[in-house]
Formats: sequence, C-alpha cells, structure tokens
Amino acid sequence: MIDLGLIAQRLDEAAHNASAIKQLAEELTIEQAYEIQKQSIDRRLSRGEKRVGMKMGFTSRAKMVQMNVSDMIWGRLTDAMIEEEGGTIQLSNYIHPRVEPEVVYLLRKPLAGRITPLLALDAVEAIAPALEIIDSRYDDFKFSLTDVVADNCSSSGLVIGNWQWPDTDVSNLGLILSVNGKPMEFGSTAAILGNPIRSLVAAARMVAEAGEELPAGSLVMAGGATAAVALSSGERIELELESLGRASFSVE
Ligand code: OOG
Ligand code: MG
Repeated sequence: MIDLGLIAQRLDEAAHNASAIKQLAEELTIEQAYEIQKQSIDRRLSRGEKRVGMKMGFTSRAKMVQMNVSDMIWGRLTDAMIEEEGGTIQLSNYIHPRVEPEVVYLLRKPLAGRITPLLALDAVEAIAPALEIIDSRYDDFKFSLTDVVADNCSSSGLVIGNWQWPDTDVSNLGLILSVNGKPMEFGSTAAILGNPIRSLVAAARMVAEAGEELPAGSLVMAGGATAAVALSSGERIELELESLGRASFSVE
C-alpha cells in the first residue's frame, strides 16, 4: 500500500521549506497523484490558506516539449500564491523558480462539466495578463506526469496584471516576456490550445471529473504560452500582452 498522505506531507514540506526532494519512487496512478495533490493542498488550507481557483498545465506545445510531458494537467491555487503586481519576490523562498506568460480568467458564475466555449465565456467576469511562477519540488525540475500532478503542477506563485473586459478577444494576441528589458520569449495566446478559452472549457471538465466545481469568483490560469524562463536575483520580469496589457515583478 502506498501511503498517499505521507507523500502529500513530504511535498507540502518541500514547498513550505523551499527544499527539493527526490523524484517519487512510487509508481502512482493518475488518480493517486491527484489525491496526493488534494491532500497536500488540504494541509495548506488547514494552515489558513484559502482556495482561489485552478491552474491548467501543458496546454501549449511549447510547455509540453520543454518538460517532455504530453497530457493536460491541473492544480489548485490558494490566496498565499498571489504575489503583488509590480512587487518583489524573494528568491530564497523558492527552490529553482521559473516564470511563464499566461492569461487568467476571473469567473462571475460557477462552472463545471462539459460546456461549450460560448458558455465558458458567458461565465467570465474579466481577463488579465498573468505571470506564473512555477517551482518544482523535485531535484533538477525533473518529473513524470504523475510526479508533477502530485506536486500541484509545480504551482508556486502568480502575478496578475490589470483586469480587462471579458469580451476582449484573446484568441491570438502577441506577447513578449522580457528580463531586465531584454526580450526572452515571444509568442501568442493562440499557443494555448489554439485559443485560451479552450483551457477554461477543459478546466470545467477536469474539475467536474474530480467531483468539484469552479465557484463564482474563481481564478483560472490558462497555462504557459511559451517555454518557462529560470529566475535569478536582480531581475525584473515583464510580460507585455497585446491589447491586454502588462504584468511584472522583480526578483531579490
Ligand atoms: C508544470 C506546470 C505546467 C503550464 O503552464 O503548462 C504549467 C511545470 O512545467 O513544471 O504550469
Ligand atoms: Mg503555468
């Protein structure tokens, strides 16, 4: 018998203490991996954190190729993960953080189950440019699909730019991720499943498969549009997203 609770504890402690652990030796099913994720996030909730939504992972080819994983995955977001837009993060709070450009949806209605893109859009209150800070708890950022699911999909932080109206067309917007003013990654929101709204559709389906729903007020991160970039101290990270705006933070 695999002790899922013990693995959840090890992953939670690794995240809490910013210290890496070895890749899991156990052969997990995907259901067991999601159960570990749930239990490790429950530990955070019992320390007073609040669920604020969901993140989608591997919704673009760029991310699948970079991490050598080819299935869509999802993780749970808590309020403690939200970093101030334009603020500064401390590198010492992370193991080996990376940043990636995303878009984030804010829901005005609950979503769950099989829905059309039109229905998904109808539930959107606002859309914003976002930066996700991912920080795998595994040595060298190396993992299998079940390892990364158990580790809450490397979820660590998010920075949200200004909210825009939900009718803003985000299907194909150019984006630049720069470090200290130097462009590092170029891309388009179309890299996210052809249109990021499809990520919201998938989020509603996957959350329902887990017996949950996305309540009104949830944030849904659509997934990285380009490969992620490793962070170092002294850097200023900025995302410029055509017609949506910017999001930025500094690393100390
Ligand atoms: C896993 C998380 C994937 C995304 O946007 O595709 C993800 C990882 O790359 O460590 O956040
Ligand atoms: Mg991401």
